Amino acid sequence: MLQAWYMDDSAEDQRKPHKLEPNKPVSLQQLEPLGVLYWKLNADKYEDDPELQKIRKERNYSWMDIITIHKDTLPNYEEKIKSFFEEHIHLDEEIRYIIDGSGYFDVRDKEEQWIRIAMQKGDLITLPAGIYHRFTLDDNNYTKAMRLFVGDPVWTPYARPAEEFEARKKYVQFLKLSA
Ligand code: KMT
Ligand code: NI
Repeated sequence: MLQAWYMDDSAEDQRKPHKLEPNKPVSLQQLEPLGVLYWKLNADKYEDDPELQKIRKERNYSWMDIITIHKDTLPNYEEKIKSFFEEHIHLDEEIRYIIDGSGYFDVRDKEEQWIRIAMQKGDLITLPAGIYHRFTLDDNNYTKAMRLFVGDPVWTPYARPAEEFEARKKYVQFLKLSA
């Protein structure tokens, strides 16, 4: 099961869980109205997985690559780690499938509170265009993820505030209408 929770606002190491005391868990049912979708797959067969192929086909995730986030493998590691953790939006969906290791995606809820989503091997998530979010490694310092995209990838992050973008406006409208 996917684990998610509301974050504390301490400034300690971003790689720590940052759970509240007592913990305030967040369910998939709470993530859905934010437009965050989730699937659990068998990451041991990511190279030939009918379940993954079905999702890719249905959602037009035609493009993919694999990124390994580790200090020895990722060029400009420190810089990238820093930019992943700066609150931002994209103009398209951000789709990530964790095939090894782990990490955290943080997303803002409707009241602008941070929800931390613990991503582990086999977790596939999509964040909608226009949602404020960020990513960090956890204490394990290693993630191998498939990046999927609808068409040719554009990874440009727009730091908060990014209210002027059409994708953001559409997302804000979506939030107003969702349960
Ligand atoms: C992103 O755009 O934040 C990332 O690619 C994070 C690493 S993928 C788990
Ligand atoms: Ni992003």
